[in-house]
Amino acid sequence: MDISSLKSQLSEHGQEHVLKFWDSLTEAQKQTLYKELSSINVAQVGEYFKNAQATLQAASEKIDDLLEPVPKELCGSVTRTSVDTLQKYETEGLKQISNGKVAMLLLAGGQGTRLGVSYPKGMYNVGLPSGKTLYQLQAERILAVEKLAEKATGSKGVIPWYIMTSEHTKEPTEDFFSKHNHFGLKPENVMLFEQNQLPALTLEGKLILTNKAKVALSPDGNGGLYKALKSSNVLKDLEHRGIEFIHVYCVDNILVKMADPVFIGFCIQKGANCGAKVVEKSFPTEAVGVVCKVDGQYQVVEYSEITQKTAEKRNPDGRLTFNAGNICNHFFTLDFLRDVSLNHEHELKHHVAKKKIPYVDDDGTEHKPSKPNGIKMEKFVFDVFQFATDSNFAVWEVIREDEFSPLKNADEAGKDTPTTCRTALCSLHSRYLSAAGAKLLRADGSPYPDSLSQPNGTDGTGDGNSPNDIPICEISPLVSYAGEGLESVAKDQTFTTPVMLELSSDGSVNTSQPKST
Ligand code: UD2
Repeated sequence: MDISSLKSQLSEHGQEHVLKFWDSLTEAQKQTLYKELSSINVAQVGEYFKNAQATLQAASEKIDDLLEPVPKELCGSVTRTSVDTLQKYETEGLKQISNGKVAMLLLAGGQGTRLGVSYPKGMYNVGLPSGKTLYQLQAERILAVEKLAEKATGSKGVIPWYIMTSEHTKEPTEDFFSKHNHFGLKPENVMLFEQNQLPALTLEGKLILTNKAKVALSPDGNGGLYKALKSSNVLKDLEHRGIEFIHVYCVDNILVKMADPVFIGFCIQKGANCGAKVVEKSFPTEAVGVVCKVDGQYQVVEYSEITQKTAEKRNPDGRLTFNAGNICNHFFTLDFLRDVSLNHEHELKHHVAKKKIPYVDDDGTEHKPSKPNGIKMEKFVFDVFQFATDSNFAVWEVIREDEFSPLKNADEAGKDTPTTCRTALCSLHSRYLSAAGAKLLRADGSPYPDSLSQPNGTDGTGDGNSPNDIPICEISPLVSYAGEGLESVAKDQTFTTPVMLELSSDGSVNTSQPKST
């Protein structure tokens, strides 16, 4: 440990206060703090702080005049595309999967503070009949779409799965996958890598000690991806495997379509190297970012960055003008990711949020503040949209009830909770069964209302039906990826709920509580 050199570096940038308890620390604490401080580039953090101040200032200015919707010719929608064209997109996507050209990349470095669990969100079980966690559902959907691609083309391709973790999530995620035999995937095709961390700062730009021997550090945002792709050799691995297309997504959407062949096929046929999957924003004040153009560049704009008047603007057909709700589900070509990571990562600005950051005072007493006392700086994954152009950007709109139900909060919050996720999945799966010709009955033998077969609720709970009245129905991804191939088990059958369709070891479909008509 060269403590005098570290001390002089810190002093040069006005950060020497983080060593104020040094003499009272144990040898082990000294080692840890030394390692932590040595990993921080204090000069660079000073620069980031200057930029952060400008960002905070700009945040209060509205950007309405600079806003334009994404041009129509770059957009596609699952509801406004013919069945033939949808099939063409799907065929293209499945072909690329079979050829081994598609990879999945999961952003899983978040701390899941809102959900309030101490382990990674992907390990969460929302209470489905199978008890499957988000990670298991995602792994099985990879297996399912690989199988679909093989069936369509005759050749089997592998979809490697890259998982970005952070200091907090890496070890438990690794252990979880090992313990569960990678849910049937080959371990060499599941690659975990770690994103970087950045220190939190006081409102005056000083590093914060959370206790006498620990600096407040947190992951550098899901846009930390672009730095990590380079530093952890993921780019090289993608190249080595011959991957051309990468589907990036966030961990918490229980309905996520892994390596969605339709989305991938759409982006490829549009000639896009950067694409976003969106859902139609339901109402002007809904707290989702919208994909749009700002001052000629593609971007995701938060509701708070525009006035209510702009958020309420509607097209002649009555739809909101800025309606492309971001669901953190992106398509990139490897060429685009490589260019951004190697040449533009430093141009991505940090987003700044005021936060309550636990700290230790001069007397060594630890505090949990009740008001924001500092800032955290994060890069966002979608900020690379600015490097796309009219000729290579694409936006694909999907049906919310079919594809988007995120797990953000504990049940008390009422929105984006384990209950809403469970309900959204059961509702979708019961619609799959109905579409395949099955009839669902309540445990007392009474039928469910017809409205349950329509995906027209806005919160995944069906058409005004209470979550308690949604059939408890779960179809394993190993049985069906997105509702296909169910006729042989469902047509003219009656199922009393709860019902669960699983794949048996002999390849047949095992249905719990089925009742033939
Ligand atoms: C994200 C999107 C938002 C919307 C919403 C839909 C971003 C920045 N915002 O908002 O526009 O689409 O999702 O659900 O994408 N993560 C990391 N490292 C970090 C921080 C987060 O990997 O340092 C991961 C996190 O584990 C999660 C994803 O990024 O899988 C999104 O993070 P979040 O849940 O904090 O983002 P949220 O809900 O604010």
